[in-house]
Parts: sequence; C-alpha cells; structure tokens
Amino acid sequence: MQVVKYAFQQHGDDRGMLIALEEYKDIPFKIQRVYYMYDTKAGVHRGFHAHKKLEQILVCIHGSCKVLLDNGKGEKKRISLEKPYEGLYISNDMWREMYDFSEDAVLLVLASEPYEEEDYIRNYEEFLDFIAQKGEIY
Ligand code: T46
Repeated sequence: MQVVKYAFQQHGDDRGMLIALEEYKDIPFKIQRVYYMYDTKAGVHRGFHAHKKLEQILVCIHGSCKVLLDNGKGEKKRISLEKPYEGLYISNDMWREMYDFSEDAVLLVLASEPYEEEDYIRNYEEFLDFIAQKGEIY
C-alpha cells in the first residue's frame, strides 16, 4: 500500500516561511473546499469513514497528529503529520482515522469536492463491500 506524502515548496527568507498551494500544480486536483480542525480534545479519534469519490490533502499546519489509513484489503499504515510543509494525500477509497492530536494541532484539509454527506461511507462493513465490488469491476 503506497502512501503519498507531498513536501511543498517552502519560500523562506529572513522574515520567516511561506507556502503557496495551487490546484493542479502543488495539489493534484481542483480544490473545491478547505476546512480545518483545531482545539481537538486529548485522546480524541476523528474520521472513521471513507469516501466514494472525495480526494483530499491533509496538512498539519501547526502542532502534530497521526492518521491511520486502511485500504480495506488488509493493509494499514500509520502516518505522522508534524511539519507544516508536508501534505498527506488520501484517495476516496481509503478508510481514515485521525488521532494523537497535540493540544496546539491545526489540521488543514484541501478537498476535491464540496461537502456531501452521501459521499461518506461510515460503516466499516459497507466500506469492505465497496472495496470488494471495485476489485470485481476493475
Ligand atoms: C475527512 C476527515 C479527514 C460540514 O458541515 N462541512 C464540511 O465540509 C465538513 C468536513 C464537516 N462538516 C460538519 C459535519 C459534522 O457535523 O462538521 C461536523 C464534523 O464533521 P466530521 O464528523 O465529518 O469530521 P471528521 O473529522 O470525522 O472528518 C473530516 C471530514 O468530514 C472527512 O471528509 O476525510 O475530516
């Protein structure tokens, strides 16, 4: 299972650092939505779902957190996000959980689609069926 992590170009000078993200250049899709989470309470796990078509890039722009990715085929990876210049790509068909948020964590998400509840697969058994059916088609 391949994990795709981007190292964004950092523009630094004696004033500090700046990162610019452009769709189809730094980000492999059209950015239709941006959201972020902060003030995440200690011990909280978020996510617990996959998506039917949504692609995303997660950037922990402050603090740190971890992400568990599960491809529904028996493979899981745990990824640490702790650098504001690193972006984790998550494809639609990946079960995800976010956890171990530091108190000061700000997790920014760039998304390929507007918010649509119908795009979520929130039941793990349904997710496994979705992956199995995809395998039969392709
Ligand atoms: C994902 C992971 C990484 C909205 O109204 N609009 C939005 O764009 C989003 C993302 C959420 N919401 C509302 C829906 C819920 O009432 O905000 C509340 C919290 O959302 P949710 O429980 O889905 O948050 P997470 O952290 O479990 O998951 C989110 C994204 O929903 C999801 O697509 O991949 O972050």
